[in-house]
Amino acid sequence: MSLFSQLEVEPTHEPLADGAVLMRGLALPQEREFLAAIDQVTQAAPFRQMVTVGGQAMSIMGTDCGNVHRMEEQYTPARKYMWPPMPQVLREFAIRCGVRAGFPNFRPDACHFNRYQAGNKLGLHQDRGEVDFTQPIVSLSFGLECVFLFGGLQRTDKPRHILLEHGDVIVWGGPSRLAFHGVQPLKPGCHPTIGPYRINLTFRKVS
Ligand code: MD3
Ligand code: FE
Repeated sequence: MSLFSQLEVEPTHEPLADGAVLMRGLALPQEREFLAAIDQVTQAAPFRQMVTVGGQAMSIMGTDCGNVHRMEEQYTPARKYMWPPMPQVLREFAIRCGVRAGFPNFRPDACHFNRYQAGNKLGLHQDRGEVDFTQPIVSLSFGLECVFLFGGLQRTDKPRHILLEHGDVIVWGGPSRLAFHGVQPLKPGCHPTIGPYRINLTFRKVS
């Protein structure tokens, strides 16, 4: 990382709620390395259609690296290969994001990738499949912007709308770890490096 890029892209640190911190642009200085790592994973484990617990096809495409998520059998079609390893550059960055957000013990062993196209959305849900809810989730956004829905601990709590852009990072832990969340339908567009997509990476400890 050059000094210039560090000076040029000073990330913000916006507390969203107890345990949730938005750091806009934090991934930008290492964008090229991260995109190369994403390409490496998706060449080994291509994006595929996701299926919900209820057997419904989801609009977003997904893939993974690192350890196998305990909930995976419920969420994804059967597959014939192990996930590729988590690229070190991604894991180290996710750990540094945890440190910045006040979670120095975060040790992700899996990363789930979601890829959205125009019109794709993710309904309000909680992430409960991990083993240890004292470990936060770190999320990196690339490509097209989206409106992220950040609700409360009850499904009926009115969600806040948060615009997420290329390079933004959010860490969700502590009292926010089991918050309901989702993504509004993606607006069409074309990002200069990612194309007509939004790609979101979520780092987790799953085993
Ligand atoms: C807030 N992905 O894969 S990442 C998911 O943008 C998922 O693709 C969304 O929700 C996406 O499960 C959002 C951010 C995220 C992840 C976990 C959370 C937000 C969270 C857990 C608690 C609260
Ligand atoms: Fe989620």
